[in-house]
Amino acid sequence: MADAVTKVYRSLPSDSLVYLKTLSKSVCLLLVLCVLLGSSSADNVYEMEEFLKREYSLTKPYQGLGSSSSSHWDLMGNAMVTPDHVRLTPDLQSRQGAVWSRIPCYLRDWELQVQFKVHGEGKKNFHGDGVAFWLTKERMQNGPVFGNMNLFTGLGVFVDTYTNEDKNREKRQTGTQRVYPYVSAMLGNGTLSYDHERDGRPTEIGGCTAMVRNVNHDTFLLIRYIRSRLTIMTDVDGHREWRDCADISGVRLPLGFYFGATSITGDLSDNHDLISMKLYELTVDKTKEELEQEEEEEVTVPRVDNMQQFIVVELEEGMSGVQYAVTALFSLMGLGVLAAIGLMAYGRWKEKSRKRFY
Ligand SMILES: [Ca+2]
Repeated sequence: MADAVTKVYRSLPSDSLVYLKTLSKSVCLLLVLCVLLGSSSADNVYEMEEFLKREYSLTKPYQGLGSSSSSHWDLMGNAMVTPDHVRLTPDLQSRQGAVWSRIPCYLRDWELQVQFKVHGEGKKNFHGDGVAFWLTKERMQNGPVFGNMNLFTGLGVFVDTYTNEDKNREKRQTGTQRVYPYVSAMLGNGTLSYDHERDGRPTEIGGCTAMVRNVNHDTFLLIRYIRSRLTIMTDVDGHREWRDCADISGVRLPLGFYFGATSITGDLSDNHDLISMKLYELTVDKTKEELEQEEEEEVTVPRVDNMQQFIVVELEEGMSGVQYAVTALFSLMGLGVLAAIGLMAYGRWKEKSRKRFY
């Protein structure tokens, strides 16, 4: 190759030769620059080390996890630490496990990158229940919502691996069927209940299908909260590429909540492994007005602006058996009363007519 280039050089006039050399140098420089830029932009996606907040992050070898006073994280339930992961639940029935940050988070704009793995012996549709990631007021509570309490206050992002929703009802109401595993988000205010039987659909603010189970490559989830906008992305195909999952603006989260990860198994089970949770602080250029507004409008209860758009209104055909029975009973009673009044009125009218004509 070098010989061929020299030959070409030799057959050219001397100023063309200088030009060619300069050109080849420029191309080399450009290539080096491209490589450098390429790698640094890839790093920006996954490795923003300078913004990593270690106190809110959990990474191998999980030194900040445990009972010592210097720990940043608490372990609870059946969760177990190994050199490679924190196993929230093993592939066994009726287990619950969790990790919770000890330090309340006072960052306004942040990004949480989670690496996790869901795997087990169960065949299709015979595994569960999934894993959840949290930023909540409460911490270290057992419960039915993927191993955390119901009526929680804050953000929950669920990786639900088992369909509980009645398939017939779903088809009737939406005409399609959702593919599981499914990632969804909920914003709890302390009174909103997660409906396990419906996979949380009545309170869901966004979500997407994510085939995370029993795959050979790494699986990631990204939760970004910036300027009150919540974005969820997944990387579960092994392409090292984020894919949009949910994007909700006007999400108001109070400060001082705790990050956590929980999981639960019931009749069906899976290994739910947490490999890492990396929390990055995002620096956002905000105007003076924006900063003042943030200070003034301190959020105390989580809410979504215009929450009404996320509340699922049940259609008539979506009524439960009990609702049907009660509605039918009251309708019959109402009809009976109406009929009785009607008969009485008719009787009186007839009596009056009789009096009038005879
Ligand atoms: Ca479910």
